[in-house]
Amino acid sequence: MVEFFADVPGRIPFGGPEAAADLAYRAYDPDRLVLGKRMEDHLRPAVCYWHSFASPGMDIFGQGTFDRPWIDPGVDPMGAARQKMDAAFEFIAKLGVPFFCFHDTDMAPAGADYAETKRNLEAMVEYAAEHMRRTGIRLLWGTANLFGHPRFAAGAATNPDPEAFAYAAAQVKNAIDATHRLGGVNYVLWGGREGYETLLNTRLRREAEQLARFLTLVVEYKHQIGFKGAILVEPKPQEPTKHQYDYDVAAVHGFLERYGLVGEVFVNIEANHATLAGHSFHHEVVYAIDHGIFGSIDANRGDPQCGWDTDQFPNSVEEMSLVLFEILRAGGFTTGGFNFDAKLRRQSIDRSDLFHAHVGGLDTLAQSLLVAARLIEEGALEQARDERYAAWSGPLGRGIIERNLTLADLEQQVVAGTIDPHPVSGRQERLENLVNRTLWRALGTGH
Ligand code: XLS
Ligand code: CA
Ligand code: CA
Repeated sequence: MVEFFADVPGRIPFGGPEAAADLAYRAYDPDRLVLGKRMEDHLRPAVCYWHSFASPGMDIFGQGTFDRPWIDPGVDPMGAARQKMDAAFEFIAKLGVPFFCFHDTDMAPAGADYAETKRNLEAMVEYAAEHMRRTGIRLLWGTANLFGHPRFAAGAATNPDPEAFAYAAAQVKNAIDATHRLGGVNYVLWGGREGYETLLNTRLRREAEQLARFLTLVVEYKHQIGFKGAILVEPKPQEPTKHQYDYDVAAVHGFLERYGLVGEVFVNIEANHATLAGHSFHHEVVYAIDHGIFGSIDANRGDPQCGWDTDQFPNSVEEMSLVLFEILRAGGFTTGGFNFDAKLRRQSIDRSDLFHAHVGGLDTLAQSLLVAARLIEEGALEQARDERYAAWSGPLGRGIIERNLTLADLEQQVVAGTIDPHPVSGRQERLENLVNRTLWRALGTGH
């Protein structure tokens, strides 16, 4: 087999914080036990197929810049797809990451008609199965690309034309079959075109009904074929459409409640989508956990000055530590993991840049895990939250929540003078200092 990443001779080693080599992990040590569990099992990292292997590095103003021989337009489409897959598995194995994720269209080229496209995907799925058996790499999730082709310009499930809905349904059925065949532990739906460009031509309520119908069909099919993975919806507020219905975790949660899908559908939260929605990544994760719909993470970051989805590799331990703290507090991932839905900058043209990007991202996750574990062990944040809400366990708090007290009862107590609330400090700055101290200690820059 051709070696595509010959500059990186073998698996990236763990070299510790003082490692001399550029391409060595400083914090990511898969077997290291953190709170009694292997680092790899906490993080469940995944490489994504689309940004890393299917993109030539174009942007809306310019063509591809990357050195990716497997995308050469001169190679026959199925031959190119096999080369791309060889490159992908070589890369993931050398990186030493346990999972990958894909869209149907990343893996297999479109054929002359639907039947040929389906055969292409089936053949590539069998080819992937061989690579997975050989390397031990597993599938975190599969998904269908329902946003690239012109037939989906006006949406897939929310298209005004039921034939577009039906085509999307066929494509998703196939992508779930592929995910199931490869032992995937989740299936993702990202509604990039499920939204509108203008309200002038849009019936909001009708499109919501269509979207709910689609999701229900997906859940029914999952059970019909015995797919045990989780179905995940990925929120994003806009881009490519002006407004996307799965705007943020709260919007998705409301939608799932309204259509009876809570317990069947969870969320895949992307850091950059959280910031586009005007939230912190931390907020989106806490919202999902607290409402029982947390599934998985697309790890990346945006750019503070750009208002679009720059999908850069995560590099902030400060931001990621709090996210990991919440995940650990909630008991960790079940089916989810950290998928690097991140792409190189257009000028990072060397094949080895892909390694630098992922190694940095993994070290950021690993370092954040160590900080989060310390925050858990120290217990101060948990204690501060417990203390802040402690009175809700008393007779008044329980009476209110357990519905024994009416508005009139409460007024009576206020009139009688037994209720006289006294504000207490939220201690925000003290807690911020506490987090910083833990961060600095874990990073070895303070005591
Ligand atoms: C695009 C999304 C997409 C999904 C998978 O912004 O992040 O890549 O993760 O379709
Ligand atoms: Ca994503
Ligand atoms: Ca994105």
